[in-house]
Amino acid sequence: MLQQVLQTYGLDFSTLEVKSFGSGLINNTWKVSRHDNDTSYILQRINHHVFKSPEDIAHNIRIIGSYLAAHHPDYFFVRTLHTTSGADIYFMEGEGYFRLVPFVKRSHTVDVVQTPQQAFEAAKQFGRFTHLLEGFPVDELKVTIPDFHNLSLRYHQFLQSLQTGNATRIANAEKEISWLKEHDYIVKSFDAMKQNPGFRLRVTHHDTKISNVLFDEQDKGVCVIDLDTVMPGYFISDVGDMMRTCLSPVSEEENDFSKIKIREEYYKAIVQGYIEGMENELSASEKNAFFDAACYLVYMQALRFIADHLNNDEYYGARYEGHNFIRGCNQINLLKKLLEKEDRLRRMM
Ligand code: GN1
Ligand code: MG
Repeated sequence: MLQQVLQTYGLDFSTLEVKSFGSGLINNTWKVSRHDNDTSYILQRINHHVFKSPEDIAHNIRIIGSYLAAHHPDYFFVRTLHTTSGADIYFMEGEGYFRLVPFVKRSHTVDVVQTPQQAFEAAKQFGRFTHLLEGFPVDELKVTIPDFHNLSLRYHQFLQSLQTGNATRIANAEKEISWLKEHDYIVKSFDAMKQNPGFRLRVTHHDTKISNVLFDEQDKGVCVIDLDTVMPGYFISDVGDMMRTCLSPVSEEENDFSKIKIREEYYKAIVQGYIEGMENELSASEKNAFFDAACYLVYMQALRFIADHLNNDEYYGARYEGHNFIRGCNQINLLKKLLEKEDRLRRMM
């Protein structure tokens, strides 16, 4: 299969080494390297059960790329490579949709954030990306996953899973389900945020884990990558998911919840980096909502993991029995620790 895909891009499979790459839950990713020189590529298969119209992703990347080239030619934008017949997305019957991008030389990604400085750089890149697209016509973007970060809908889907999900799992998750229900005021706060004219719809990334930022050899941020979920959105999505994935020294996969902690220096780095990247574009209401952003996204991910567990892991899949339950409990614990620090963090601006 991969041989045929790579041929479509004019690459000779016999000269290539192909290795599985990264740790995303949705798409498949490979690093493709040439033996004969130091050129490498990143090949991805887009999960079209999740992204119902992969062509829309290609459309978004195309129009964003053109806009940045015209208005911010200095921005380093990773362009999608074309097949020999000139397409920027390739559909293979029975196998799905593929995309190829160059692996940028002298750049690297970071899987697990190691220093507040890296978190600062990453937050700055996500802020800068949105800022540079300030004049971009947001409505021209296709919505690649409708309601992706709509917390009310995620809550509704969670309630739905209590009606139609696996009865044994529902009974065994009683404690966690009650905790999530008791915290539904977070949904109300999110709905109020959307009604508040101080919060603007902008071009946001919606998948701001640190591995979606390219760094240079001096560990300075270069640009953001993986634009599948770039859509009209609120800044809380990008800041919130950065906090969700950077504040704790352990990831959503950790099952020893005592290791989950909120590192204040990372919180501060994300706030400062994002504000610097946005160059004062945030309104006063938005600047006051950094803590809320973290709560929205951690709560949303807890709902999504627990609902998926109750729905027999149909979305995320599971590598072991109860995998999504552990992930969901991990996020509940992260939210608890976050809420304990609310006063301190809100003051940290
Ligand atoms: C998925 O595939 P990945 O890891 O980039 C998910 C995110 C979740 C994340 C949790 C399209 O992202 O929203 O936050 O898993 N992406 C989609 O690990 O659902
Ligand atoms: Mg992704």
